[in-house]
Amino acid sequence: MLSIMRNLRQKLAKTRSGFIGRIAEAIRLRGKVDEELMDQIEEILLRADTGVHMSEVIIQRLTERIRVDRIEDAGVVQDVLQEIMQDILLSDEEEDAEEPDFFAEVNAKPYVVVFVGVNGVGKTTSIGKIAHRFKEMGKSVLIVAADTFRAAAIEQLEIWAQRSGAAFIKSAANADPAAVVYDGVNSAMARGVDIVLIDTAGRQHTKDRLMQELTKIERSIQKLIPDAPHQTLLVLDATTGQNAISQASHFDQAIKLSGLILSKYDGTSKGGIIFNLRHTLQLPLKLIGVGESINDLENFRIKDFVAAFFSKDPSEENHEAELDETDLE
Ligand SMILES: Nc1nc2c(ncn2[C@@H]2O[C@H](COP(=O)(O)OP(=O)(O)O)[C@@H](O)[C@H]2O)c(=O)[nH]1
Ligand SMILES: [Mg+2]
Repeated sequence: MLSIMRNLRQKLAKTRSGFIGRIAEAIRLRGKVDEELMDQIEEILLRADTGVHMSEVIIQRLTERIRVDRIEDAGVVQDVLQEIMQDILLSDEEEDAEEPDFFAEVNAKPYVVVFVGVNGVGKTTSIGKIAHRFKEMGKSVLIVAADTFRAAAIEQLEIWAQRSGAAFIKSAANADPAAVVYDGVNSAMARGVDIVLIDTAGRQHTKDRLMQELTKIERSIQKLIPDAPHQTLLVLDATTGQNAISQASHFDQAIKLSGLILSKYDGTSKGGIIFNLRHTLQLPLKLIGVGESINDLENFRIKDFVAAFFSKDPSEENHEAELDETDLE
């Protein structure tokens, strides 16, 4: 557990320094608690894509705490900010709830997951990482290449299938995606496959066509399994900020989404997007991508995440490294 935390901490190092690190720096340089400091923090929140509304909420709560607790020590401000941000991310039910685990949610066989999102957001990469995780759990996985718009997309997905040891179903480029999906799900049922991961195209000639295509894909799955897909996940790229939010509402109109994957959360200065998503969309953030390698995907667990995000003291990390070793004994 501790090593997962440390790992996440390292992966988030750049995101942290571009966001929380800037706030810490502003607090240190200002050295006192005043309106100017609040303005600076608000500006950093806005630049990190926290969104106008969320940034205001955070600053209001911070100002209130400073007033009520009579906080004069700038050093305390960051701790209070951490508490406020965690409160915002955690709804009351989640406060005591068990930590969510996407990989433990599987409750059907085959368990069918559709991935949607615009080009380049990280759909194919996320599928590869997820296939790998399920394979490690001993599940059989079939990846279906329904992004038939570009031959290169099919090849790239096939490489991820090989890497993760998943089975793979494809068709010729430009074949009907809904037909490929039908064949894929059909063969998964015949072969007793546990998990089916379906990649879709992020682009079509027009937006309407893309949306029609997604509807068709959904229908061809339901011909075989009426209550599938069991998950329809929208992949969003953390580095695109506000744009990610508008993509989400477009896709949400075309196909019923069950959750989000936020990719590229490593190395973005737009870390505030998490708060913005939380406020704007009614969809749970299930997984975050934190790099390009096969293991760079984590369940989004708010407490772990906030702790990893706010860790500021390198000596604390050393301390935890020691704890890790004792853990192993
Ligand atoms: N740093 C980083 N890069 C990522 C992550 N996920 C995907 N990428 C990169 O983003 C690019 C587009 O990913 P791809 O999976 O092809 O996107 P798709 O078009 O939606 O299928 C590739 O270069 C990936 O290596 C991530 O979590 N972190
Ligand atoms: Mg792709």
